[in-house]
Amino acid sequence: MSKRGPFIVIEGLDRSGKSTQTALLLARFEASGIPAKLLKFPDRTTAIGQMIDSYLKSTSELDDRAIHLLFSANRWELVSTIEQLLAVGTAVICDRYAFSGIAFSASKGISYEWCRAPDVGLPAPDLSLFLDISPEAAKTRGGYGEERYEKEEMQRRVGEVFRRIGKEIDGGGREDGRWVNIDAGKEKEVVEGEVWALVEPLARGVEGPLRRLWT
Ligand code: Z5A
Ligand code: MG
Repeated sequence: MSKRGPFIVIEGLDRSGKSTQTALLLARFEASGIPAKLLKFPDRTTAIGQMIDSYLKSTSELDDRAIHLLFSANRWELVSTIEQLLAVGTAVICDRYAFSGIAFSASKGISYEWCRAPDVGLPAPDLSLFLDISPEAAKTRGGYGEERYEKEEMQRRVGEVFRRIGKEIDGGGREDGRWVNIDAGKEKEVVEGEVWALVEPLARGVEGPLRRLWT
């Protein structure tokens, strides 16, 4: 049976280097001659993504649950793209995914279970890498920006929810793939090396069907 492409997610706190590391990872795949595609959530290019963009920039207001469902819908609208890429052997790298959705909305006080429900059944990553950084260290990387959630107290709560998600995935068997914490306070090149060491064993393909999150 031919292998499918690996599904790799990079999650992390603000300024932890997700966009930097997903771009470096894509370059590694390309340099190795392995087809790969980088996706980013939220995908602000779709109609739903544009609603999310104006919410994040605070040019529109939305109920907390409504925006949560839009973030989830923004992932569901990309599911067939993800499945098709993986099926033809292309690696899919995601800059944020469902775990960000739960972490940010649960940090506003919505229950964890409610936040998780709309993402149940999404394609499960084979590997989720969590870039961990203290809010103090993150601040030295240019400080928090202008968008809605870029406040220190919010980031601390978000970190706690991410850690809960990681523990559940680690203890939850193979369905939800593997979750690995990475110290993102190190230099870019060091983090990149650690990321590649974890991804490389999967890079040339994965046996077995794509799993579904939390099923
Ligand atoms: N959100 C949500 O609520 N629900 C959802 O379902 C989803 C998301 C998917 C927008 O996300 C917001 O949406 C986000 C979560 C929420 N809200 N917040 N906060 P976004 O992904 O568009 O946000 P972003 O601004 O692109 O990402 P980021 O977290 O702020 O940054 P990053 O991608 O992790 O870091 P970076 O851009 O790669 O690096 C930041 C800077 O640090 C940059 O100057 C780098 O050159 C530098 N850097 C990177 N790595 C290093 C190292 N190792 N050392 C030193 N300096 C470094
Ligand atoms: Mg980013």
